[in-house]
Amino acid sequence: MANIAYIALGSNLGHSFTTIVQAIKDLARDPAIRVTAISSMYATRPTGYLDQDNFINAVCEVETTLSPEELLKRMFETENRFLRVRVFKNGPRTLDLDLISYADVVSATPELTLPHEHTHERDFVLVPLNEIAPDYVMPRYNKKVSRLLEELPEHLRTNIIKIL
Ligand code: PH2
Ligand code: MG
Ligand code: MG
Repeated sequence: MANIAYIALGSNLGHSFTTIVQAIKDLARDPAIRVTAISSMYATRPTGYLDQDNFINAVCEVETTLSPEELLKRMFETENRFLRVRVFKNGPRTLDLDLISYADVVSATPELTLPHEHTHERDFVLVPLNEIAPDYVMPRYNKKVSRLLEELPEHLRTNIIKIL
């Protein structure tokens, strides 16, 4: 059976824009993954560790027969294929793929938390996600994406710019 999942992509090292486009293509090449929607690309200010370059962020929707764990493993493969460089936790990286949510799965294991634990506090995830799935009810929060974005507190709103 196929399930819908949302994947957030981010990069702020190297040719970020190209990397993100190629990463989506790389996922789509897998016969078990169908990419069904892609958000715009956004230039975003770094959050968390601030002293680094701006990111390019986007979100894609996939339909997959893989389990959440299999999909995550598949995402790591894509990260590695792009020679993922991660200078330190939350620091600059060539490519970061985060599994935001998978069907209505709620889980918290050391390997995988679903939905992704930071979803409700990241405009660089919620803005692109709201573009492609505003009415999707995020598991655990039991709220539509559009509502999570509305409820994002002012101090977590950064200046995110749609670039394409
Ligand atoms: N990813 C992080 C930490 N901070 N900031 C932006 N703007 N975009 C990201 O993708 C991002 C971040 C950890 O993965
Ligand atoms: Mg991340
Ligand atoms: Mg990650």
